Amino acid sequence: MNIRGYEVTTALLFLGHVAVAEVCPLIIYATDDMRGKLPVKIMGHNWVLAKTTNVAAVANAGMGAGLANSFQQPGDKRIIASTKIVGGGENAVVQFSTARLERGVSYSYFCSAPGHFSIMKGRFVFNAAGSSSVAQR
Ligand SMILES: [Cu+2]
Repeated sequence: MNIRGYEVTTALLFLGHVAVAEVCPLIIYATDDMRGKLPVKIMGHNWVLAKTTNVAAVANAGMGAGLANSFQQPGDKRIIASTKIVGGGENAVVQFSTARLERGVSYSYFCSAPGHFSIMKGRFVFNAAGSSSVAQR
């Protein structure tokens, strides 16, 4: 999987007036179709969101957790959101609360399969409703 093909589109659906919406549903659509044919045991991938400062530690802890845990240490509070690990032709959906996200904090999404996080990663920008900031690629 090429990380450049890992397009992430976010859609914010606001409930009520923006000024009072402290928690909004956030739906992420990853349009990478896992076009490869390799099964999950050979070349699986997932999507994990954490603070950028925690990426290496979360990925390293996930290695020990193994495939059965989608390479994520069970109960790891540093993981903000994640999918299960999927193989070629499979897909996954993630929905999570933005309550833990803070404006101005650096977040990254990455694949926690062993050795993948060093290249399969991207920046995740959280802009609170009404922010004048615009996410840059
Ligand atoms: Cu991967």
